[in-house]
Amino acid sequence: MTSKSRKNITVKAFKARIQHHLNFHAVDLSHSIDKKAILMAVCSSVNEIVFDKLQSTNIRRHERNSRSINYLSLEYLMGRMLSNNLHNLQLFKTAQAATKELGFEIEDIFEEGHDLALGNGGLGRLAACYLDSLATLDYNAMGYGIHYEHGLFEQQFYNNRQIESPDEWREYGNPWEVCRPEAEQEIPLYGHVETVAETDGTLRKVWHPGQIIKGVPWDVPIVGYNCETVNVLRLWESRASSHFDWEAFNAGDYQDANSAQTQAETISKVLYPNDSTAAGKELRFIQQYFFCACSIKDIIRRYLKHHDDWSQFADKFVIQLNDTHPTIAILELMRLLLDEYRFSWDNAWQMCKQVFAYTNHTLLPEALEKWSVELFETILPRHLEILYRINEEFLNGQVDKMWPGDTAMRRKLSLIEEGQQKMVRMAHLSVITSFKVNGVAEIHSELVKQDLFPEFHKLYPNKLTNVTNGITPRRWLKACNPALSDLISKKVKGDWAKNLSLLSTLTDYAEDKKFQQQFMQVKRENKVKLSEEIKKLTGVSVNPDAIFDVQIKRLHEYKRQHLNLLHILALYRRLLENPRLDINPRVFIFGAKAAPGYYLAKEIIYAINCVAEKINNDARINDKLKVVFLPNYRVSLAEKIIPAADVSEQISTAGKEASGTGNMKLALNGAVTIGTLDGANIEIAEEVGDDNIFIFGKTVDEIKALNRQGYDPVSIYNSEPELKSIIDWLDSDYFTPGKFGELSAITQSLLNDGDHYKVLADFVSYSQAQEALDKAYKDQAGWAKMAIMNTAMMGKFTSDRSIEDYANNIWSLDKNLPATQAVKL
Ligand code: CR6
Repeated sequence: MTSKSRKNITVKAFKARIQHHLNFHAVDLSHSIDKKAILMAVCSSVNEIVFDKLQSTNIRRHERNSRSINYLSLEYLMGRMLSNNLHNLQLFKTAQAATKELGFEIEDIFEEGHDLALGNGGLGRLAACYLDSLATLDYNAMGYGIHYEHGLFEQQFYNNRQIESPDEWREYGNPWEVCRPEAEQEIPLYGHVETVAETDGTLRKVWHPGQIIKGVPWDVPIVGYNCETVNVLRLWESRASSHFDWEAFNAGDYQDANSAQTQAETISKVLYPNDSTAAGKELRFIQQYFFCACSIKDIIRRYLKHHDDWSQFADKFVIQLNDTHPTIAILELMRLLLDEYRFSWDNAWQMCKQVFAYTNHTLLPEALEKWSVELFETILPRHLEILYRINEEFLNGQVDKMWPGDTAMRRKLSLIEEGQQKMVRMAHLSVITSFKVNGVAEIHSELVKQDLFPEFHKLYPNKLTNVTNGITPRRWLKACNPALSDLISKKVKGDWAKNLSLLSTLTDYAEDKKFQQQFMQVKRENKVKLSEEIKKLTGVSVNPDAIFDVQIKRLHEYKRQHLNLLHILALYRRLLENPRLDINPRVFIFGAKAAPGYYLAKEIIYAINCVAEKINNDARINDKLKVVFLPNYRVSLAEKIIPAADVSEQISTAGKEASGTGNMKLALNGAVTIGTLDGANIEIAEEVGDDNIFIFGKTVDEIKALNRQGYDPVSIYNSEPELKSIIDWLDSDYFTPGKFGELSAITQSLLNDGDHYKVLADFVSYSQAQEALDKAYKDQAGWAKMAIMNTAMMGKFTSDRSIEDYANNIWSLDKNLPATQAVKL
């Protein structure tokens, strides 16, 4: 189908397609149609168009032979796909009308869809936004990842505590994927390396693996917005290479007959639920290698399909490492070039240095991955040899040249960390190999240069750079906030979802009374909708006229949900002391999953839930304060919360949040940020202006100074009476009647364990900023202006801009090249 005929697709024709697919799925049409059945039929109808476009994109790509970007990421937090695909195909209204004629509201159909939750938090969602932009901008891009059987766990609360259960996203199949057995790969593991002499006397290494695993690719089409492009996200599933041991089976050993298969399938079974902490488990290491090896082999396969020598490989392929998780890809490419394709060492190394680039997403030491040499020895013995040689050449070459005879420096920069257990530093390998290394916000990239890798910055002065993160305005405004989108479209000329800077025209209306009213009316309607959802999910009634104050992100001490909690307790106390206190009613809304093994994060969830229970049932405060913790925070829930937010809590300890992306989504939807000078908050403040954001707390330099001087949280506790009384309150049994000390893990961490994240140091400043915010909200016109300015000035944070930065400054991608002759094999 051509784009012309697609644009003309009528409601009638679309409805006929849905009916055809209902028939095809053998749905019993004599009874009322089930919502799940209609969802599948709508998805199949959309897929007809999507796969058609995918074919023509592939043909176009083949003709142009353009350079491709290959994004390697262990996480993709895609969320639901249907609504987004309909928007991107400009089919939303058609589908809405067609399903209506069949007796369904399209929003109800969306609700039947499962989130693709193959990621933990920001890093995984960033990868999803980047895929959307790459397709929208028509770049030749391929995403590679793992086809986890279970994505991020589902969260429920039981007695106020987090309970996890497995995510079953594919229990009944996933309409948005297609298996590609023709691109299957075989992946070796374990075994030993043999040195064999060639006839000419040269020595060659041969790896004799102990096990071979099969990698089966599943392709998820990525639909560009309002364009012809459909790219692919290729996700690898692990299987046993020889399916079933008939001999064992015939001998009556049923369990053994299946065991190889079970073991192999374990690799892609489950996503590790840690955000910004290294898992350090053998299975995680195998997951990383499995997906890197499948992807590198697939990249080579794609290249060799169209080329008969290697001369253009580095021109045609660039590989982006999303954090250090895919670093083993470097060693795998080296291994294949050396052992399979017989490159010389120098040529193989030159090639690797030209194709890889690496994004760093954190400075937190606990997230910087290290794998034991022992693990390498057992699982990837050949890779370890290669790694040793890279290290040797690096230390004896570049390091010795810059710092001659400096053994301390050699030890510091080595790929191997010495100690009781020798460890491989994956970030060092990524930095020395990659031609570019980027941080994800300006301040973060500066800290990468100054604090994390100062020596590497000295060695390679042009390597370290910045690409500030971004978000796709298609999902995060157009699709999730239709009322605001319609209002914007009335004022802004042109396709703002494709060119987000156009929103800046809204600044002309920031003080226009009528527009302010319309803008705030949309916000109110969104708040009414969210109130209904809150009631449904928690049973708590909230007032849509209250300030909706939102903190949604992974639960982590550095993100300081407990600072928010302390402030809530302060408000509660003030209200109890003075029931007539003149503050705006406020609803504090939390959404967060804690890693199942992160004790304190789970304790913070528990504490917030206990405090919420008490406050929400306390008639004395007259509904001026409500606290709700929405269970099972995920992309599809974020899409409901964000359009209804008045306040965006971005309160990490300065220097700890590399960028943040929720901050951008909330501001884009007209929420005003209260935040520290951390990550992308700084750039948001630059865009919206100091009058339209509430900044508080210590700066990165002040935090550093505090650490140098010696930080003493107890003295702050002793000198701030309100803070002291709140902390003591939390330590009593007020929120957990009859159970003293039930919440003391938090107070312990703040007072006895050194308050690592400087919660007490920032409390007073935070509380003052909150007061200023409360005051500002009383001036409704002033608040409306601030909210509008936030939406208007978010142009910079579209992921299209991030992708253009990568494309121009790192990947050197060619765009819309005239068709050249296809390169023959
Ligand atoms: N946890 C950063 O902490 C950043 C994203 C995407 C994070 C966060 O500030 O916005 O990456 N880091 O760049 C890691 O996952 C290691 C994150 O999501």
